[in-house]
Amino acid sequence: MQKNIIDELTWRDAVNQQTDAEGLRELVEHKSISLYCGVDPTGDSMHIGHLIPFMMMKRFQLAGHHPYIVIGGGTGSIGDPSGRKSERQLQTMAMVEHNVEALSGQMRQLFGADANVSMVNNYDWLSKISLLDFLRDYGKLFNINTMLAKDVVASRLDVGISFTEFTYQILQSVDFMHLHDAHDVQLQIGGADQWGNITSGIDMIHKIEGSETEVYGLTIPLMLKADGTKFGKTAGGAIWLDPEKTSPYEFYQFWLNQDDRDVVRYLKFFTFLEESEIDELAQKMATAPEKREAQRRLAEEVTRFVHGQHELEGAQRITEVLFSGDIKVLDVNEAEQAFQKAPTVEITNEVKNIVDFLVDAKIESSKRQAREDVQNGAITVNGDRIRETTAEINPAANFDGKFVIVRRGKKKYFLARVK
Ligand code: 629
Repeated sequence: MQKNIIDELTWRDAVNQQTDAEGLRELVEHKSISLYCGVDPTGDSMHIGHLIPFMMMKRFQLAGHHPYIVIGGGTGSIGDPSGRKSERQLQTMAMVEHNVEALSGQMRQLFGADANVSMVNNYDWLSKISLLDFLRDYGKLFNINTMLAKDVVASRLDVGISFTEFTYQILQSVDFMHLHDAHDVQLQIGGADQWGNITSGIDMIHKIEGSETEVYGLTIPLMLKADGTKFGKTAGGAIWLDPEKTSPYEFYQFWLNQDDRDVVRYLKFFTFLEESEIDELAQKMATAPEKREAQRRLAEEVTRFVHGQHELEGAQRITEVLFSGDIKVLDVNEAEQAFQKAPTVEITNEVKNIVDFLVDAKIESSKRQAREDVQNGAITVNGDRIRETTAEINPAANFDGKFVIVRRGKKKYFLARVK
């Protein structure tokens, strides 16, 4: 075993609260432990906020420990009130199942088929507990006064909270105990919002199995941005791991565009680069920020981790091409990503004269304007500059006949999609 994993998380500034810092440090020093982190299937994709604790799980794995990933098919059918201002709408069980499948697939991609990591669904044990057993075995150990005092519940008392969501912390506690009993799991990690749920579990285990039982909790700080806005959210919404929701190019660009003031913290959280390498990048950031080398490396590392080398190279090619204007080297999938945000116009698959083509597609407002722009060399079609007003445009010629990419002037791109 290498460096103590807690020291590793500490230099990465990845530790918020711990139930017993000394105890945990000692526990992981000489022995390989099992630990867990859960995710509820409230949607069909994770976003980069989820990446934080699961990358930490991966760090434990790399340090020789055994991560258990809990997919919350049971808890997800109830809904965690943590960090929410109002009651959740219940999902149908079919929806929960669908999301369990989607998230399990994403986890498999992040963690691989390594024998050193396990994935379990808490529906498997939570659904087997009868109502009477639940109340007798667990409910009795939870003091309503203590439950009411937890942040999560206290902050909801004004607007109200249902009995269903109120009991969520008991379910997560049962999970911890189940994993402790079945797989000797001794540590639960999560974002700062999970502190209440994690400590409930530890208290419950201590009540049932004795206060010497060695179980620990560790939370990771909420990721903040220097400009005070919310991390991971852009004007277009969340940054998803699903490439259908956030294309690998968009994902890459998100990291590339991070503020100088944030990039070093993000390198520590979102990459597996070592301290010396990150120090070097921090140095470069300080002396030559205009080169954005730290951002480039960050974008490279995270995109490779989430989407793989092939998609990373596609994203890099698109980035380069949008800068040079040479879009011919893009394949149909890359072009689609590159121009996803460009204004889309509709065209037919007919071969047309360039002037008619531009006017029919509403890229130009009149034939006179279209002719002028063509003659001035302001129009390129699929990367070729068109100078003759007699030129013919054949939509079937490129990109599998799906679309034509038109550029007007230096930067204005249009995606002309064949109906
Ligand atoms: C059963 C369910 C467990 C343990 C945990 C859980 C899920 C937990 C939760 N987590 C968030 C989620 O699912 O709601 N009750 O979206 C989310 N998590 C990752 C981080 C988090 C947290 O998946 O812990 O803090 C986000 O960074 O909000 O036995």
